[in-house]
Amino acid sequence: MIIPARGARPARTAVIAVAAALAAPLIVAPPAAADAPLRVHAEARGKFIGYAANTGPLANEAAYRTIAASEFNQVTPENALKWESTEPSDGNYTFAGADQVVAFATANNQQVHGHTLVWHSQTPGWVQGLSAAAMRTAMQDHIATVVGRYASNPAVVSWDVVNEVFDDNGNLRTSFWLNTLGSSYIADAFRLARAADSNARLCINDYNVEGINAKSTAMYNLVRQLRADGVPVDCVGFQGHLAIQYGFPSQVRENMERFAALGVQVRVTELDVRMQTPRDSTKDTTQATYYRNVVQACLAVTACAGITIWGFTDKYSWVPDVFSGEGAALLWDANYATKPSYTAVHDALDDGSTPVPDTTPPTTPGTPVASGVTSSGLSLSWTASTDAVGVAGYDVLRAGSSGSFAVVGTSSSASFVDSGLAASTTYRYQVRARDAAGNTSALSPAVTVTTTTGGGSGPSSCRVAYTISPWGGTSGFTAGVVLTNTGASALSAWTLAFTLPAGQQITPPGWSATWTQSGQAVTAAPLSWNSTLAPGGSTTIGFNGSHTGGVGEPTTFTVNGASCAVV
Ligand code: 9MR
Repeated sequence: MIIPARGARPARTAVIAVAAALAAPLIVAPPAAADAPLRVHAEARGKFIGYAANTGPLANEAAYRTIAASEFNQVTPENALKWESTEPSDGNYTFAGADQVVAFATANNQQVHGHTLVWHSQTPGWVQGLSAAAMRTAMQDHIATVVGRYASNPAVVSWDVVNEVFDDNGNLRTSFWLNTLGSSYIADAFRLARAADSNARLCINDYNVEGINAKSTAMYNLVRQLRADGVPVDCVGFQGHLAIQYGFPSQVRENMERFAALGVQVRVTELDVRMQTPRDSTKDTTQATYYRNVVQACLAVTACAGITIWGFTDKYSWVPDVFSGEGAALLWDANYATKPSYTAVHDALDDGSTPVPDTTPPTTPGTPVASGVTSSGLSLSWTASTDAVGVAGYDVLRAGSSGSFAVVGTSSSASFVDSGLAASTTYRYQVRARDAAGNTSALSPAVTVTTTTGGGSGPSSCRVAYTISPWGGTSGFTAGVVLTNTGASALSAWTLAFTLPAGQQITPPGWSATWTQSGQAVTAAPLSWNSTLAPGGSTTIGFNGSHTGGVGEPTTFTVNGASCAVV
């Protein structure tokens, strides 16, 4: 028998005798404070506590489903959103596993983190062997399709856009992505993800970056540079695959804090603590200490959103398959009994002041205010709600000039960008706030907005920096355009126009704009997220193309018909 590390609190034995109730969404009964599930304590601290979902037992194993539903308020599909699962052959998408996890999460009021879009592993062979041009196109299509599928689903709030792009020495990993596309694939992936969902939180994720070391410093430098370049990196994930025989990483809290100072959210994304099997009470105690340390580090850093455990039962863990003779890495044993590490996580989250589950909703948000209205999109902002524990996010609801409202998206802040609207059409919007426990506020009053007829507005002051990068030995090239509003007022609904030199042809679709080519005349129209450029603001857009010999650059550019300076 395994002796729990701490005597004061009896180890909780999973309550699994409710199989009959499992077809319906599980309701977590308000428990006494000391016995409350992990999620109740995490919600009281304004954090998420999550698990990686294995779609097999999630479909049909009662004990697994009970714990998954009752203990966690966040979930990451362990494998169901990886490229080999979602697009096993070119253009053939399957979302059965991912949809299953999202449905279970929705039924149990859990937020979903998408893992992962661009990774060197679990990506089918057909991608790995593509030419640079075809690989770029595949990446564009994959991100647009996978992120786009869940963009308006309120449960899916964040993505690992790129995963494990570093080697342990801090060099970029020499993956097929890097070898074929060069390091710009990272920035491109983030821009594409933002284009597919302007409101999701976009993360970079890696292992062996929990403490301060060469690899985490390389990641820090990359995130700083990407953000300085305007690349939409919102979040950094520290996987947290730890092993008691290798020691606890140094300066975990300090590492989180230095990333937080860059303005990103941080999170622990794949926590497990393996050991050489068999377990004994000494190893269990050490493991519990590791878990406690990680939870305490996250609690100490405001920008740390929460912790995802990579599974929860030793019955289903990647560890024994990969590390021979190691395992027992999770919070429940293979028979669904809690281990000392469960108690450690629970007690670290429970600061003793958690009386009962949070049942108080946030205050009602202010009436949304629309700005940057174009023929196809607009921005909304509103006075933020307050909450006794913390506002976790907002639901945005839309209706036509008559008819009922439906949720069109979520936002973690008091603003939202809507897109894909029809020109000259009236819409109404309301918002409501949510807290981490799932309480929702009353709906705000509605705002009524009519989209423009198109054509755009704004100053004639603009600047264009155009770069063309030929691909060695082929007829391909990549063109990047930085468009800057040098005027004194906002530039909205811009259309950039220029003439490509003879023999150059855009390979659709391009990125961060809607590109069209007629003859050699090219226009770029903005997407929802970059349709308004504040004074001094800029956006980076681009496309791949082919040429018949010349890689000259266009010489004149106009925005909404007015000439731009060229640098
Ligand atoms: O847990 C995942 C396992 O089921 C898969 O077989 C494996 C394939 O590489 O990926 C595991 O999850 C990994 C995650 O996606 C990225 N970080 C490391 C995780 C453990 O290998």
